[in-house]
Amino acid sequence: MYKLYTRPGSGGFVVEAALAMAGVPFEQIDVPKKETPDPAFLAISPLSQVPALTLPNGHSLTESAAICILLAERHPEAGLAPEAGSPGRADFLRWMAFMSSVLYPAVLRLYYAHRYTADGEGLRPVKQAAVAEMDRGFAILDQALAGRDWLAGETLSLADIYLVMLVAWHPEVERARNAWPNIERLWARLRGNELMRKLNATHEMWA
Ligand SMILES: N[C@@H](CCC(=O)N[C@@H](CS)C(=O)NCC(=O)O)C(=O)O
Repeated sequence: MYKLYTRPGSGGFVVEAALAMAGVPFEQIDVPKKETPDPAFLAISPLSQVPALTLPNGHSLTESAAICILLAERHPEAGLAPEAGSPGRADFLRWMAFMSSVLYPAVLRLYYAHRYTADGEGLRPVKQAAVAEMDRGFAILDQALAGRDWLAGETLSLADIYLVMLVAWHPEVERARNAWPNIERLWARLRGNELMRKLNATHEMWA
């Protein structure tokens, strides 16, 4: 059985969605934030970050985008991503990589600003720059969604859920909703989705 290491309000959101959509049983392990991480968890996730996933064969991996791509590959019948070779595949890979390498790190610079400066007085500029970088990334994704229902391919994929998870972490939600109407259109659609509503009840990503 899969084991998902997660925590409410974390990047575990999209992986939980993937597992639920695939309809596979999984054990969910909530990993509380701790000053001194548990050595057993560090062996699975060396940065002590969630999500982490242990596969049924005992192999573990971290990195939300890699986990999502792997789950889509392992459960093709669930339609978690455009299939390899299909027209939406390139966009799916592109945007998953973009979101995990540009936007997620910007979110971390905002919420873990102390890690990104050795100057105790310097937290404010780090946070300001993080929000500016988030804004730049969301503007690019909003543009990518113009005239489209979904970020990649012609149906909902994990890229859409990943995007909604990230935008829900924006510190100025009202500004985000107004600034990026195409993202807001997607988000509104997912806010009405039964599985998203169920996950949001525990993750409390949006009001
Ligand atoms: N690159 C990782 C980032 C994961 C990450 O930063 N997770 C956060 C929760 S959303 C976390 O566990 N933070 C705790 C920490 O960094 O100490 C991924 O994409 O999965």
